[in-house]
Amino acid sequence: MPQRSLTRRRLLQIATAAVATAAGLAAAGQSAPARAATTSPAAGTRPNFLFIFTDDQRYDALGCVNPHARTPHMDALAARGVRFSNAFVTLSICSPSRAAVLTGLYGSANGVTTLGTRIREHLPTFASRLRQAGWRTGMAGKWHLGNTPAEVGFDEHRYFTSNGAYYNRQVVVGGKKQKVPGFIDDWVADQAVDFMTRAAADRKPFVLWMCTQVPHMDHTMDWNPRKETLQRFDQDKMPLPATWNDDLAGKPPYLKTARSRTQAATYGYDKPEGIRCHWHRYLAALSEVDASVGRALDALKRLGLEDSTYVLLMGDNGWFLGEHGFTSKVLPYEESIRVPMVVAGPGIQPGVDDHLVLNIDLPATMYDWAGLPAPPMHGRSLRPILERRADAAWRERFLYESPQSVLGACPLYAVRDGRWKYVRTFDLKDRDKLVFEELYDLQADPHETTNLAGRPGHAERQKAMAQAMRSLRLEAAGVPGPP
Ligand SMILES: [Ca+2]
Repeated sequence: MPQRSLTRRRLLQIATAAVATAAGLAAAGQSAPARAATTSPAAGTRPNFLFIFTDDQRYDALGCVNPHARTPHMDALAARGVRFSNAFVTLSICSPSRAAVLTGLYGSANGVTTLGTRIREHLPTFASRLRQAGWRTGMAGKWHLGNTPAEVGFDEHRYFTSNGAYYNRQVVVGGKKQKVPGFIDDWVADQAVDFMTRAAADRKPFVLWMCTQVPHMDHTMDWNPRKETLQRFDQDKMPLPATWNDDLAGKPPYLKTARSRTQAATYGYDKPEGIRCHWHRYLAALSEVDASVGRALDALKRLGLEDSTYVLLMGDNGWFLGEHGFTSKVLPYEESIRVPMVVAGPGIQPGVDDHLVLNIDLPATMYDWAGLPAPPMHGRSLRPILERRADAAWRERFLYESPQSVLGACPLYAVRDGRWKYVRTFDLKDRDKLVFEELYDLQADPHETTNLAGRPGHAERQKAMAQAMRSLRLEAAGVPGPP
């Protein structure tokens, strides 16, 4: 490992330890290594990367963790890789999460904290960095940034922009617009298979970013699975969240009339049937995108690339399906900020890991496997965890940030560790004006129903979390300097 990375990692450890000591925070629980250390590809080889980025797939939208979901292909990937059970995004909405995984940086540093804006000029991305080092770089599927795919380093890009129809979608191939008659994520899978087939024939290492449309709603603000797919699920047996009729006591008052609630009202979330209807349609649509993902994974195997390719799968953000009476995302509660994440590939022993990992960790992980020095980033390589290194020090808490109003949410920040979550909400129009604080004990109160901020016995914890937030905000606001 390059000395530079070691030095930077050590500095981060020291900084994290200092913050923890000063704040008087107890260390979060970390999982014990499940298996012995494993081997990775031989030094000098250049692995491929297939990075599957699904849209609005919440953490429990996987068959292997949720008996209502049917995702056999993603489950098979999880069975041959490591599934991270505590994976989160730094800002729960499409464009910011895309910029975060491309750069390994918080939105405050990479410039993307709302929809459709541009990554700051000259920041390296995993595409530009791997391209520079000789990888063939491709993206297929949903694009949702102000920059073009070419501008951030993709050699090949076949894409559609933002959200839209599941069928007859307009796409851009070779700079030309055309309509795709079939299911859009089948088209995405076709492009992924074509890219990997050509890369395999050329014996050139590649990174492919496969970005699906589904399970995001379509342009009509509904899911649009096929009738026969819907028939495979029983709406009456769909789950009803424990907090579906939350009165929002203890939460910022504006939430009662915020978009996540008003939009939910139009969906009929004041009644269990309205919520169950959406679970039904969401999980049916999810099963269709799973089949598309399966086509790409089958091609990887058929092409003989499984032993030389790391597969990374994650959702770009979570999604409320009736929790607290909400729909949508951005807000800092678990169903919004938590995502599925699976990493599989050569030498990775299967298992489930509960470290606090983030979307910004994926580029650092790819650079580590590629043997490339990493540019300054907030994210960290997952490799020590994946290789079950006993000395793998890891973050004990992380910052969630939404520094400007997005989808009707006020500017807000949260710090979450293995047990506690602390949230600060700011004025809708004055992002420096603190208007509300929340503190949740996720161990005793996993549904985040009881705000402990200001309650007797929690003043020290609240103060310590606020102090940690100040430090983490300073880190997130800038690109880390050279070591
Ligand atoms: Ca999304």
